[in-house]
Amino acid sequence: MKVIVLGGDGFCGWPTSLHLSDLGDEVIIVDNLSRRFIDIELELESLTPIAPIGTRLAAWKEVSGKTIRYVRLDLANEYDRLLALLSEERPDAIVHFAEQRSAPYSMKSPKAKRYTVGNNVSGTHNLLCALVESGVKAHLVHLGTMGVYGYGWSGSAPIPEGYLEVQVDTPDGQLKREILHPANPGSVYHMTKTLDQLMFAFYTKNDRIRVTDLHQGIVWGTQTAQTQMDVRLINRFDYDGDYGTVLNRFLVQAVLNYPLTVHGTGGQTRAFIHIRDTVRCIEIALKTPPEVGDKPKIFNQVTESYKVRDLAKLVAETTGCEVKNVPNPRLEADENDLVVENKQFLSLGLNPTTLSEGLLAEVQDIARRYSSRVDLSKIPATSAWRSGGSGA
Ligand code: NAD
Ligand code: USQ
Repeated sequence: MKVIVLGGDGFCGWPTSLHLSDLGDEVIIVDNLSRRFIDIELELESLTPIAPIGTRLAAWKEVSGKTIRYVRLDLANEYDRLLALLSEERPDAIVHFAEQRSAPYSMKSPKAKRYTVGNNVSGTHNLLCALVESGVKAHLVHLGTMGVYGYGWSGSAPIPEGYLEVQVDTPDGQLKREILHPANPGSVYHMTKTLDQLMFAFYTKNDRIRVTDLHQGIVWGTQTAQTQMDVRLINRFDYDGDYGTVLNRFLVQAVLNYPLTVHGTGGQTRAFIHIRDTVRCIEIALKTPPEVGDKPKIFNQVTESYKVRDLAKLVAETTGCEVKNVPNPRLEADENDLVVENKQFLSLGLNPTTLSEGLLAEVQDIARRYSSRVDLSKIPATSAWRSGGSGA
């Protein structure tokens, strides 16, 4: 299969590109390297020393004998080049990771809010529009987020995989319908993912594009079978207050004896998935496309749910570090339940890596090996949801 991986230089996109190439797919990475430029803007570096894209690709060729091509292209601002690329390459599938993915970054300033909306919404719309204009029938697999559902309103009822059965009382009796699950974004970033969903619903209906939308939870871990084959293939690991996600942050903080930064009470329940399972889920999604004319196929791409304070406790018990409750810079419920339906991937053969088995190895291996690269001043999360400070 010929697959274009949009955002293939990023944390999820890079290991996915290697995984697909390893399986024998012809992979073309498209990325404008904006994530690397945001590192420069924020004066950050990945915990792991990530190699330039050219070095990464040369190393993969050396190690595996396989070629991954790379095109530097801005999905949101270079429509004509995107159209030419699709028309020329005519891929069988496209995996779309190419969005600004940090919620705190998206709330940092009016400039960051506008950049996130412009980049994510225009990028996704350009892609859909170019698929229609080029006549390319590729299956589009998009990385969405669990955050489109919001947290807490369904109590202990499981969050279904994308669609909700509703009954409405009418003068003639009851009307039953299946609707897209109501959207309830908690940040400008999450809002862009809810807008992506509407665009997919429209373009599948109007233009019969085949779309799979993966509502992914928080990804943790770093390495996959392929990224650990050579140090030049190492994956990105963000630990800072904007891009670092909670579990990877806790793992680095533990190694440094930096008290684990639990926001508020830590009663926020979130869904998680290991990066090794992310790449496997993409493989499964690519192998099971929807039919032409189907509505978007939605999977909840998660394997476990945890409360933030329980994660902190688990890491503290494993490593002996302290936990500190800090004021929450976000506007979010202090306590919520979260039960997520994820039967589709399990029934298609996903065999999840659980936190209890992967955790210790991850702390010892990556976080300890690269701890000298940490800039402690970048650990506090300072991006506030409302001007003037804590949103909690
Ligand atoms: P990332 O920032 O590491 O990677 C995104 C890549 O896309 C970067 O390499 C960036 O340079 C590129 N990109 C962004 N805008 C682009 C544009 N306009 N044109 C071309 N390239 C562009 O993020 P990630 O963690 O790998 O996330 C990938 C996707 O998965 C995102 O859409 C994100 O919303 C989703 N997701 C991530 C997580 C997570 O925990 N990391 C969880 C759920 C969903
Ligand atoms: N949190 C802490 N302490 C920290 C960092 C975070 O308590 O040091 C809390 C946050 O307040 C939040 C929770 O942990 O309640 C999760 O935060 P996060 O930064 O790990 O994850 P989030 O902002 O939700 O975003 C990440 C990815 C995003 C993806 C999303 C999946 O950056 O791209 O869409 O996870 S989900 O959360 O399921 O929507």
